Parts: sequence; C-alpha cells; structure tokens
Amino acid sequence: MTKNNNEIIIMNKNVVLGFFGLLVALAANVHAATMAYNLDNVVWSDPGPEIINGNAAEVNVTVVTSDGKPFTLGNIAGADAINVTAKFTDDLGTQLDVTGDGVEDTFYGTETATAGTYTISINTSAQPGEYTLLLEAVAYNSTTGEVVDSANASIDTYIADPYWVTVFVDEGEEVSVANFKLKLESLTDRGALIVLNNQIDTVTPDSNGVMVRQVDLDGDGVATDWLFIESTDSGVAELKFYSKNNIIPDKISDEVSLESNTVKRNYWLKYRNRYRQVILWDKSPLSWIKSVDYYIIPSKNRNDWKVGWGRGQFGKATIVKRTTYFGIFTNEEKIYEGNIFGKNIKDDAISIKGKWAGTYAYIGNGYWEVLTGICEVKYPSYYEAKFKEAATVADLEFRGKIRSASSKEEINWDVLLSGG
Ligand SMILES: [Ca+2]
Ligand SMILES: [Ca+2]
Repeated sequence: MTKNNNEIIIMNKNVVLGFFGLLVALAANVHAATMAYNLDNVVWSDPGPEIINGNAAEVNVTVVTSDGKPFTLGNIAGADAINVTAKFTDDLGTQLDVTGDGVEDTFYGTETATAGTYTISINTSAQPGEYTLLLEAVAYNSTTGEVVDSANASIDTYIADPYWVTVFVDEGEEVSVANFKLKLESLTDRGALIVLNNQIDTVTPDSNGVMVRQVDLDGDGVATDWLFIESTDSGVAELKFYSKNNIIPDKISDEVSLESNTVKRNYWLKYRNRYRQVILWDKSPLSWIKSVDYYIIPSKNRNDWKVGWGRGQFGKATIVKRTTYFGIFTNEEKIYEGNIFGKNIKDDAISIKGKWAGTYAYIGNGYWEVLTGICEVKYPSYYEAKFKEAATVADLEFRGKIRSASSKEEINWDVLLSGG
C-alpha cells in the first residue's frame, strides 16, 4: 500500500510540475538524480520510438544518484526501497490502460547485474496513436514513505499494430481489406457515414477529434482490429486499418474497369522487393503526328518506402510525360516526383492516384516499410498500358529518340529507374 501511495504522490507532483516551470527548477535541486534510457524491440520513426502491440518493448534505464553514484540500494542513505517504473499518460498526464483490460498499467523494472541499470519490459495491446511514456526511478523509505532521491524522463511514443493498411478513397467508394468490405458514404467534421459488410453505420469523433472504431477484419467475430477515418488536404479520405494479423495480401491482382471510354486501373507499383513501371502508350488515331506517352516510375530505393508514426503513405514515384512528333522528336517533362499516396495527380485526360499502402513493422530492423503499394490510374481507352519490371532503361520502350531543342528538361532515366 505504501508503494501505491508513493506513486500517487509522485503522479500528482508531476502534474503540478507540468504546469509550474518554477517548481520544476526547484525540484531539480531537491531530486538531482539523472536518468538515461534506450529502447529495444521497437520501430524508430522520425518523432521517436513506436511500440508494436504484442511485441514486448524493452526499456533499458540507467540512473545516477544526486551525488553521482549508481542508483542502487546502499548508495542512497535513508532509502530502503527503489521502484523503477514505466507508465503511459495522455496529454493531461492521466495514467492510461494500454493492455485493454480497463485498468491503468504500471510496468516495473528489475535491476540488472550492473548496479543502477534497470530493464523494463512493456507489452501493450492498445489503440494505435500517440502516447507519453513516463519513466520514473524513485528511492524511498518504505516506513515513512519519504522519497529520498528520484529521476524521471518522459518520451513521446507511438503505439501501433504490426500490420497497417492505408487506403485513400473518395466519398461513395468501396474498399476491401482482408475479408472486410467498407464503403465510405460521406465524411464531414461531425462524423463518417459508412457501410460495413453491408450494414450502415456512423463513426463520430471522440473527445480528441479522432474517428476510430474497432472492427473485425478476419471475420472470426472478435473485433480486435482498428479503423481510423481521416480527411486529407487533397480532399480524399484516408482509411487506416491496424491489425495484429497479416492483412496485407500475399498475392495481388490488378483491377480494371471501363466506363464510357475511360479505363480505371488499380495496379501494384511495389510488391515486396518488386517494383513495376507503367507506360501509358498513346494509340490515338493521330498519334503518328503527335503522341503523348506517360511513364510512372516507382523508386527502387527502399528508403523511399519507409514510413511511420501514423503516416502510412510514403511511396516515391516519378511521372514523366513524353510528347513525340512524327515518332521522331520528343519533349520530356517530369510532371510529378515525390510521395504519391493520398495525391491525385492530373494531366490532361489522365489521373494517377496513390491508393493503397500495406505496411509492415520490421521490429528487429527497427523500421516500417510499405510492402504493397497500389496506384489507381484513369486514362482514355485509346491508351495502351504497358507494365514493366525493368532492370535497365533498355527494358523500357521509348519512341522518338531525338530530344527536341525545346524539351523542358533532361531526364536521367538510369537514375530514375534505380531510384538514386
Ligand atoms: Ca491494463
Ligand atoms: Ca477478428
């Protein structure tokens, strides 16, 4: 009980300290122990570590007492107990449940063979999102409850599931993930109207403005997966699905449909270690006079497909437009280069949209990677789509090898193909 009381006192103090900078300075003089930490078995994203549900993160903490010794019993006069703990809090400092049982969690550290260093194992099953991870080391007198020396650190972290699919949709569009069908009827600030497996439903924002819902992607009757619905700058909606199960299909096939002379094609650009280019080859009746071809070239640099921290959408592609006259003289122009997910790139009669990203957390290597990147292309039916898995430029097809003097830029196709 004494232990628990101490923790409550410390928590309260931290809340107060958060608000009053003056007290922080004062407290630093009283409790001058210092703490260093590192995390293992997590994924690193730009803002910080990401803990992956179901995969115990290991926090290694090294604490030095206010007088510069290892933070261990025997080095701290008046203390007969030490607690090194990890907790998760929200923005207001409120301690949270991260295991899904409704009870706030405290993870206790154990001292290693090296005095003053502690290991804390953290196993979560929590809603994906941003959290504050609060590490505390407290040396106290178990009889009086007096805190003799202490240190703490707070770390911005993200919690996620290992599999993560992002789909960009327009209102009225239906998507499939695993065995699950979802249609987004409408999306406003006040909520989303959706059809889940043929049942109409609404998702309204929670107190943080987040539209989230637990769903059952594999159809076993237990809703352990997460669906987030967000609006984006480009007007399309972003649907994010997180799961502990593999929801990234092992095999993918392209989908093609034809609507009044416009072809709509969903095709994969990246599938694990394979990268696919597409050429939209102009076969219009007057193409022998002037043809306009498009090349969509995904970067083969894996670093261009690494993502994290709730943004599963980075995939780099370059789109080149080649205009050729009489099959001889060619203008080349890059019309887009960069992240394609969530973007709707238009040029004359074609549109290209980064549509679907299946992302996996390589925990041992510490990064997320888009394993499956799918693109939606719409183009007039007089184009022929040619798909290539080109190793070199010779594997691509070009017409008009003579670059005209008015060509907008010189494109280094070797670099483009390698993603360098
Ligand atoms: Ca719990
Ligand atoms: Ca399920």
